[in-house]
Amino acid sequence: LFAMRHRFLETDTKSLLQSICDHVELRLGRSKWSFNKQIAYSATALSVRDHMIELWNDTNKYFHERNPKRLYYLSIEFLIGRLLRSNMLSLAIEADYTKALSQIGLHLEEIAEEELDMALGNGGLGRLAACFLDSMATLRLPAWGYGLRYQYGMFKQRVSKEGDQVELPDYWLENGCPWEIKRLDVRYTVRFYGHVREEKHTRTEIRMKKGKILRRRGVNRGELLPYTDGQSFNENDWQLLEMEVPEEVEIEAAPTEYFWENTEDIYACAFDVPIAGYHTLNVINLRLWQSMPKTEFDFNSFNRGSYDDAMRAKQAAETITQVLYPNDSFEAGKELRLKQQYFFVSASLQDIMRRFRNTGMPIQDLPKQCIMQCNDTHPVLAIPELMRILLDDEHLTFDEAWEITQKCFAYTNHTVLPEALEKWSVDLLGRVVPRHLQIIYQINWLFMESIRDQFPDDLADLSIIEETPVKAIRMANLAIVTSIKVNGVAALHTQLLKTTIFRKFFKVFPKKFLNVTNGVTQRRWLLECNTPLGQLYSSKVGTKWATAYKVLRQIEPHIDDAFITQFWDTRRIAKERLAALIKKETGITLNNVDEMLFDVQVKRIHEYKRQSLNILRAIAEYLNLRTLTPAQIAKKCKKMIFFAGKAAPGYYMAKKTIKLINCVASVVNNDETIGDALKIVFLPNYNVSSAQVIIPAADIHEQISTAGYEASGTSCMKFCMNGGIIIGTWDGANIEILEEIGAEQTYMFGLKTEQIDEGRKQRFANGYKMDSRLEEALLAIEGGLFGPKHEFMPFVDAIRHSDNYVVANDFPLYMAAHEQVEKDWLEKNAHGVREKWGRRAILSSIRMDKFSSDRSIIDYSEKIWKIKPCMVPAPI
Ligand code: 26Y
Repeated sequence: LFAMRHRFLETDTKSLLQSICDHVELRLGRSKWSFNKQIAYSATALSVRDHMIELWNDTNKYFHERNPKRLYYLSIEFLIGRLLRSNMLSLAIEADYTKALSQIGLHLEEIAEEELDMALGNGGLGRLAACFLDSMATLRLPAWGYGLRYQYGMFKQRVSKEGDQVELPDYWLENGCPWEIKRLDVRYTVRFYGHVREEKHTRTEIRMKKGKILRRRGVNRGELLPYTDGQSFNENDWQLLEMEVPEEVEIEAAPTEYFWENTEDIYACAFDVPIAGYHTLNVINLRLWQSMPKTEFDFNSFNRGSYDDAMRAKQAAETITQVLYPNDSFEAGKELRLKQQYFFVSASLQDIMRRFRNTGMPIQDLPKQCIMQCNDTHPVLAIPELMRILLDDEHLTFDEAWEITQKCFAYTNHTVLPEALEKWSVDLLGRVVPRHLQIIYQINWLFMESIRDQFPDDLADLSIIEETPVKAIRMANLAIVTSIKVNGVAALHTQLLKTTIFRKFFKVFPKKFLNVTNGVTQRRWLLECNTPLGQLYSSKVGTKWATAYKVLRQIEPHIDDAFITQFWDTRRIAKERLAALIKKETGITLNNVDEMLFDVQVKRIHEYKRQSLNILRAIAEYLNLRTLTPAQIAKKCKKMIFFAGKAAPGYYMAKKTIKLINCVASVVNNDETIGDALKIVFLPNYNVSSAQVIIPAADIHEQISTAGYEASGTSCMKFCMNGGIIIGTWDGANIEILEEIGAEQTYMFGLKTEQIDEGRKQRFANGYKMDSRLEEALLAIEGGLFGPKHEFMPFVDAIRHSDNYVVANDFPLYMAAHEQVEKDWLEKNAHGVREKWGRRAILSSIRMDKFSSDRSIIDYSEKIWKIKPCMVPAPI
């Protein structure tokens, strides 16, 4: 680091100021005497980027020279968030810039607020990819990220006066993105539609073949007479002999060639985002593809004067990467989405193959030089695409191509929800990428043949092709058949893959399946987002924990009264920061945040995640408060129940849930009879940057999905790292968190995965009695307490009549857990300090080393990718 700063960075205040002002004037075309905060942000970011570019080039050059095996992380989503502060922290230049900016009267924190989130993802899966890049760079792995440059990222969420979600486009490129580098030199053609022409290359040959012939006894060679069934002959004269006979055969002179023709072509253009490792010279690359028209426009139409026609092709091409699909966990089978996926893998593979060919290695060595990790099935068309390249461009035989392809891919599954498993109808896929459909059929044929004898009863389930209701390609099956490894993202989830949805595949390929529990980067999710707590930790055990989380375990002996008091001081800062954000965005005032329990649930809105359970509990608590006297209320635990999250625009029930939360909030927050005892907040537009404010402020975080449904969850890890205490079900990573931090640090409740089916049965059996508090909460909604009854009937009916996610069963257990939470929150020591709670919060935080994405990435590297660090050396 020392060498790095002195070789590359002019970090004295004067040079930094000069650099910022140069960017204001020369790059952004403004006067250095009058520029606004937004320009200040852009100029600062460009100045920081200057520090990264040389390192980034050196890293690429070094990887090129050393030619190690490389990892390509293919993900159709990267939920990066902001980069200014994280890049400064990585390069160890935050203090220098803070100082430089302050000399011209600017505060880094304010400037940083100008950055629009790079929200090229929906939620967990996309954010995981972003954490992984951070760890790959920090661990100095020879890794690349590939993704799409959507012009519109995850939609902006507003809440209407009536409490409904309103979606607005997220044009994040409004002010340009200072981090990306447009690569005019990296551009590929991507083809769609058209048809496949086969060219058979055959010639006829006379071949000798074993056959039966009838020969007249005593006749030597030559006189061969055909034998006709039933022909009468004297057995003594004739004999049936087996011998070689000549036959005319058509043989392949060369493999059949396939030509994909009459395609519609567009360009993929590269935009590179350098990803700096933390305190290292390694800066890796995230390459995002954007679609562009191949011919600017149709000149014939233009000359005829039909400008609309002339522009149509251009617009169609640009549409492909225009917008991120805002569905998480619901597959709609849309043509444009399929085109996005193929566009993405075609461009990425052309780039990867070009890099490979540059090494001069023989094609058979491809698996020695590269491994591609598929983040869910979204990039799985890369499999038939690689086959197509090996067959049609490299002219390998099918067996040779298949041999190579099977060693180049690994697949991560992120969900067991059947509605999220991708399937493409044969009809659609055959139209958009006809050659790939052929290849998939051939792969499936080979696979079916290979298992026909051993697993005759399972063929229909194992097949890559689904026959009914419409013929469709099952992308997960294709991924599993091809991949070297298949992983789930938490221990329970991997277990469920093996025993439920992929049970039959596990029988066929027992060694393919493994677990790699998710992780999050402590650099963004502690060091960056919770500076006061990070500093408190560093004051005890130094700063090594930023790259070696385990070091935080050394804090345990330091947890005394003084330390706990300091912990609460950091928490007050975080809670006040969140209170200010809430005030700004919703107008709700929170008083005395020290005393108020911040109870937080933030994530995508989904029935299985059960925001429903939480809001019903909130209603029950409110109804209870209304029965108390002011004196009784004064003694209660003060709390804020906080929600944030987006609903997929087409997800009716999720949107109803948001509306219910908002309507309950407006009744509760305006009820003066309960004073400050309960506040309910829905903060609009949850994203990475608001998460960085919310997470450090949570006293309790809700991880309450129906057991068996949340593959892992990653926000649970971020909250615990920041000293939030988990209230959770026996699901996903919650279970492993408990194992690491100790049960005393958690509030776990509810049915376990294996009890869910039985619970559902009991729930609708005769004589089942719903918890009376739940019944009252439902009655309150039906009675119109929170607005017109009809608005919420679908929500209430789902709980009353189907309750697919067993809300009723878990409700009393959940209430009991919260009663314990309240009791514990009210407990203080003789000095008025929440000592026990503080200790548990700190223990939660310092025992989270397993959930650093550094650990996840080391696991992937060792168990799947078989790659090693490639550390860019310090310049001499
Ligand atoms: C098919 C398409 C509509 C689709 C798009 C996005 C399907 C799924 C998704 C996103 C899934 C996702 O984010 N899954 C989450 O992945 C996290 C990282 O592994 C897990 O922690 C989390 O439990 C899981 O829901």
